[in-house]
Amino acid sequence: MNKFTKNPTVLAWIEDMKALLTPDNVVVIDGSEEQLEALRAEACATGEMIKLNEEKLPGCYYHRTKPNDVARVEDRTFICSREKENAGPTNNWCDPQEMYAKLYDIARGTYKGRTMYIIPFSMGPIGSPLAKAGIEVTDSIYVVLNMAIMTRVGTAVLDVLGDSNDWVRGLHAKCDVDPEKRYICQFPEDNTIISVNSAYGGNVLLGKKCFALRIASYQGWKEGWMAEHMLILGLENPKGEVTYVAAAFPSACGKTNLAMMIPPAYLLEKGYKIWTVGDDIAWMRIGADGRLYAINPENGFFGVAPGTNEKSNFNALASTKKNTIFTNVAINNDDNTVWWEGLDKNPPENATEWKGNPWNPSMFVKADKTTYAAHPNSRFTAPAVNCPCISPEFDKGAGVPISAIIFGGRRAKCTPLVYQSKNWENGVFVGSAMASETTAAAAGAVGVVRRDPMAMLPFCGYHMGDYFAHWLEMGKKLGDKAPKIFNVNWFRTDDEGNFLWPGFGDNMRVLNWIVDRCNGTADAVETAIGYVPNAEDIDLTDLDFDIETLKSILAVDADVWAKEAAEIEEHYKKFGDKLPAELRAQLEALKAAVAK
Ligand code: OXD
Ligand code: MN
Repeated sequence: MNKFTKNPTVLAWIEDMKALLTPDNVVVIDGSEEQLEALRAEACATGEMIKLNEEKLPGCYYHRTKPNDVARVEDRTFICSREKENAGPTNNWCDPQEMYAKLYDIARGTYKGRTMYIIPFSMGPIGSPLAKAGIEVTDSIYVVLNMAIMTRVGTAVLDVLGDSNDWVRGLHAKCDVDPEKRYICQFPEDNTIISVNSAYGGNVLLGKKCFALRIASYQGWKEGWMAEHMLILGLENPKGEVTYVAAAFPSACGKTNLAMMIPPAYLLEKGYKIWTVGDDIAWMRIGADGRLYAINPENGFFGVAPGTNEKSNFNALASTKKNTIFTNVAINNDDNTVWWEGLDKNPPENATEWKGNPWNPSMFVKADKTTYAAHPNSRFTAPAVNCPCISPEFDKGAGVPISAIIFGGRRAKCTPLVYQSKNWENGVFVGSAMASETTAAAAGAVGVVRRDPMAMLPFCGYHMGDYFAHWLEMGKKLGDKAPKIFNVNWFRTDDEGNFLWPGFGDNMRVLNWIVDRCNGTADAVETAIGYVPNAEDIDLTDLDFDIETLKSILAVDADVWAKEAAEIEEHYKKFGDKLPAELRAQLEALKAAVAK
């Protein structure tokens, strides 16, 4: 290994890692296509990856993880702040010294006979004032190749870093992929992440949830900016003006679909268009003009494959057609391509399922997920530049000015299709009480309300009470330049449980109202929870949807909201003294407004 940087903090840490892990070889990822191509060839030679049909899926590869290693493991994810109090009631905590000792014991010597790959990476365009650097060491080529899609990798990152100590250390060691010894640990005060005994994306692509959310949310708190679990999109109107919004949803609410949505034909013809800036994470800072600017710190999409098809998300599917890594989907052996449940209605007759066994459609039993060809959490890792609607601003370091922040969840009865919060403080209250009902897709009871403040429950790297206070503080700094805060709910049902709103592209009709509110050109009715549109202000042209049904899903029922307020009060108890007084006051105001 040549000296690849003069940065003393980087060199010292690498020496520590070498001493701990004892690799046979060390390779620095320089960012060149040549080096990545050689690694792809090596991974195919060892069977770690399979090259897919070059004509149909050029530059695409396939990988399987162990069946015990297919998802993020929240129960084995820790925030190791020095004080337990600082991890707060919503995170697992362990004393950092104790955890370092335990993890070093697990990782010690495990790179023996293997290669240590050193990946310098940037979250955000290299050199952007909103970007941050990290270095991940790993013993997995799969991790290197995924990181090379999901982030900007290479020694150029170190040139920009110079001698600074402001970079995140990431250690990944595959070890034996033993679930009993699997840990995903963040040490926010040390800018350090350690992940052992997993090889599944969300646990080992350390730039994503570990850095860009858990560590970065802590950094944002300390440094006065925000790291949020939000998509970023630009909505272009027929005049060519683009309004940017950021939106947070718990899982299974269609976040990726919204980020890449195609408007209905009627609006497309008029000249409306959606531009995708990001599908999962937003880093936001106050710019020189006092507005909030967002970048997507990632460079690719790590999307859930099942259910992705031409209709549900044309742009996501198009993004996977080249230079993509597929993990735990099924292989169609007839043409060496991929397949997953919900891709199309033609499951391959001669397939290999995600665990590596022969599979054909007669083996499929809908109620039994173990018979599926693709794992329900199988993924594609696709370069963002592949996306047909990627925003021209995506790769620019300045970020995009955010006019609206949208929260959302899956609520059958309670929350209206859309409403605007009364002001920033009230909007923070809305985000802090965010909730979604469990679906049949997840294990456990259906219809149980799970509170997931700002969709950050598994991703906030510090005490959530402090996190709410930070949001309130940002609002004070932004003043009248603050984005307007909205809440949407695409999932209102009738008494038989049928969805009432068509969703997908028709959500554009709701986004248009949101943008018009930001521009001061749409009306609203003030209710106990905020501003709700007049049914006439949602454009239903060309949609077979009657206005009475629209009125019913815009309705705010005082009894339902009185019950909701009681549940929020219960939810707030966990935050104890750290719950900001402003949010308590917001809750009291809601209770008073819905009391009979
Ligand atoms: C994701 C998640 O994979 O939020 O993006 O779980
Ligand atoms: Mn996510």
